[in-house]
Amino acid sequence: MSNTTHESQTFSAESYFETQPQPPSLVADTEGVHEFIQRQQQANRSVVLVTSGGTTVPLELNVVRFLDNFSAGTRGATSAEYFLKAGYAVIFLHRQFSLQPFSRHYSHSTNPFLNFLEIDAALPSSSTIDSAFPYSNDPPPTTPTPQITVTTAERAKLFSVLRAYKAVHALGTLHMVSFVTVNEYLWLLRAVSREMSVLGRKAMYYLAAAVSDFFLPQQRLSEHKIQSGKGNLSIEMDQVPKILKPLVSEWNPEGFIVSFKLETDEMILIPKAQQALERYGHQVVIGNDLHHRKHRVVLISPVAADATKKLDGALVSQPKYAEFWIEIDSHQPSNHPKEIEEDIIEELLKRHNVWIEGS
Ligand code: 9Z3
Repeated sequence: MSNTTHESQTFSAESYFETQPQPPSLVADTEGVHEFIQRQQQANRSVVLVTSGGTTVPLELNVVRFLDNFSAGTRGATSAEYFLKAGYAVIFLHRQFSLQPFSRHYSHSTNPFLNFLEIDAALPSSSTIDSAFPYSNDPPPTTPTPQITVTTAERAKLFSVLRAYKAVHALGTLHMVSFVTVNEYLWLLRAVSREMSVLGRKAMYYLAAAVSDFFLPQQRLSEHKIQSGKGNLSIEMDQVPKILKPLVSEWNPEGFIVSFKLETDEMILIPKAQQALERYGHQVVIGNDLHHRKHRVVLISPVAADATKKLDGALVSQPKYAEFWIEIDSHQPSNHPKEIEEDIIEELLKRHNVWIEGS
């Protein structure tokens, strides 16, 4: 990369995969997904691919700087739990270190689990700060065996989270795959989508990851850390190919596909969501605006093409797209907050059932 302009290129999905490097772990990740899907197929389960978290765009080959997309992974991790609760098998394609189902309840930044643990009062406490540290030279006390308990206030919540977590692990219905860069995300999305095509209509895609619209092709990346001292830095990026297009038309035309549209200007949310449906022809776009995303979303879906109705004997054409708003109170009790994802998933499950029956 340099400060000079370049011939900007428009990448189709095809040319993208022909020119951009395949991640080294792709083959192993795909094998893991393949086996998972086979097991779920034998158990006659529907499978949902939940994508979650933001993608990065490295600015250097030996990456020191990168562009990131906003997303903590809350939407994806929370939604995955409600899909699991409904009996779906979940492939959780997420940004490394973003929130995950179950452990999200004890995020290190908002709710660290160590705060809910207590050491048995009968044990001698450390006499000095130094001896309290695990890497102290003193051997840890072996008798009596240290007893650690969960604070009474947290016990009920932890119990329900832990019980669900263990149940899902025993059933084997959650499969984790991670990405960091937008390139890894795109390769994985293609590979997982193709694997899921054997499920036909029982495959759902819930694309909540925040995916960069722009990227720097590998061929234009500076090998080493970009040096300062040459004045301003101008970076000209290429557009990430519109990946929903081949997903809908080639990788799994039978799948039930839900994408997300994120905007910061609420006025353009619905037109943008409709535009996406118009372009790609999938089933649902969930529109959310950044500041209200935890309390209000809108599901936009196409209305059947022949949806005309008779009004006073005259044929009146219906709108092409239907809006379905989901809203919850923005003031939720902190001990048991209602999560909007519960209602989103409930609505999607109904629609997915209709989709499956429609086959
Ligand atoms: C979303 O809109 C998600 O709901 C959020 C969730 C990223 C807002 P958090 O993880 O946030 O709970 O903190 N995801 C899709 C965003 C996106 O990149 N959409 C693209 C677009 O809007 C289309 S795929 O153009």
